[in-house]
Amino acid sequence: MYLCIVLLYLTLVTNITSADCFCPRPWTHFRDHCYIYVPTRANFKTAESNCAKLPIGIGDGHLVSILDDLERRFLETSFIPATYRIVWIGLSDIVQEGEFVWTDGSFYNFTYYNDGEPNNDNDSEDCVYRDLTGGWNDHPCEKEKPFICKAKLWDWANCSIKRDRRLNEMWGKERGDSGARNNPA
Ligand SMILES: [Ca+2]
Ligand SMILES: [Ca+2]
Repeated sequence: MYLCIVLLYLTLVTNITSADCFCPRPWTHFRDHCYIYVPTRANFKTAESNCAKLPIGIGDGHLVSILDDLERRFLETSFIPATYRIVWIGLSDIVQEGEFVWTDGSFYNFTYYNDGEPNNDNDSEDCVYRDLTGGWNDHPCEKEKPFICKAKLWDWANCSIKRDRRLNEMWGKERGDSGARNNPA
């Protein structure tokens, strides 16, 4: 019986993935991260620091990194509000001109720049935003724009309620309890 319970537990835990989890409202879930659009305009540095303050119950937030075309299309099709199409993303070459890095430390490989960008116009453009066309453009960091934050979804922090409920149901069945409850709803 004990072995059976252990195997049951391991199976249950193994089967719980980020797909079982959720982002706290009003964050939006995509793969293993949560996203939020912030309409309040801010310069790049303030936007980045605000992203770090926003998350509740999830990992540290940063300005959004866009690491492949699937993530880019997620933002385009289901996330970026139609009326606010200009947003800071978490890409800059502040530290070293021409060496772009994501503020969340992600590997910089995928890009979606407009033609001719990044051009470091007037030698004063170190921060990247998504423009009206959907393409990326470097721009002066002190400009104020809406922005999108992205934060790592920590499974156990957000799955614990569902996990505990499912475990209780399983333990109830093991004990011979039918687990049936009248639904008050
Ligand atoms: Ca630059
Ligand atoms: Ca530019």
